[in-house]
Amino acid sequence: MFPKDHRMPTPVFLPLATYREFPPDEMTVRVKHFCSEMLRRRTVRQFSSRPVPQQIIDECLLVAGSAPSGANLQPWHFVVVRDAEIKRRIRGAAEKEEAEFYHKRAPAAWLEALAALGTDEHKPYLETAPLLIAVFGQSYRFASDGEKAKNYYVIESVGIATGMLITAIHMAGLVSLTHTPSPMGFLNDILNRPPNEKPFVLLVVGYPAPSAEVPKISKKSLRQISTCL
Ligand code: IYR
Repeated sequence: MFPKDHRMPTPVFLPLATYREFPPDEMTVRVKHFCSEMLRRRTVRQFSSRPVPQQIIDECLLVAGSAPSGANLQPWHFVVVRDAEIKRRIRGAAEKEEAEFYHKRAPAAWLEALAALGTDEHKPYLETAPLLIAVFGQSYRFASDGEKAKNYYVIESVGIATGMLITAIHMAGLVSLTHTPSPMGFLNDILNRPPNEKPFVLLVVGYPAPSAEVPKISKKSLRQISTCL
């Protein structure tokens, strides 16, 4: 129950002015076009150092920030890293964790599942790419009275926002790598983020190297990923 003096905010509603309906034929064309754009997306591990204007990244971040979230608490923070020295420190810390992972911590079955990707502990792209986006989830927040307050469905919310960010980066004409060095606690130290923020993923963003190659892998079919009842 709420404390006696607790005042529940009154919800305010507005007309749904932003919705656009399209005739079914047009819907089909639109979604097919979007689908073919998205099926071109590949995770890339060889980056060019070619610079990327911040204006493009800002738009991508606005897309991520438009994601639905638990109680609309928007429990995310995005740190864009372009500074060469900070990227160097991130690479150093990530490669240290990755060396542990590949040579000590990873069970054989995990290494086997990863084999098709051809990954190892060397992460030169963390320095080569023009920018990294560290995505943080805010496991709790500070309410207006300064008290610690809960966030809800943080993983789901930040996962959705990250998916939308990856989509926006692709649709802008850039490539990304979803990198998850584990553990990622070093990102709080290097990027000076508070303890209520937990690193969720580190996105490497930029143009592909002209010689970039991607593993020969495929996506599951519609039948494999869905059921219609
Ligand atoms: N984080 C390591 C290992 C890795 C794990 C999974 I699951 C991947 O899909 C890819 C890599 C690395 O970045 O190499």
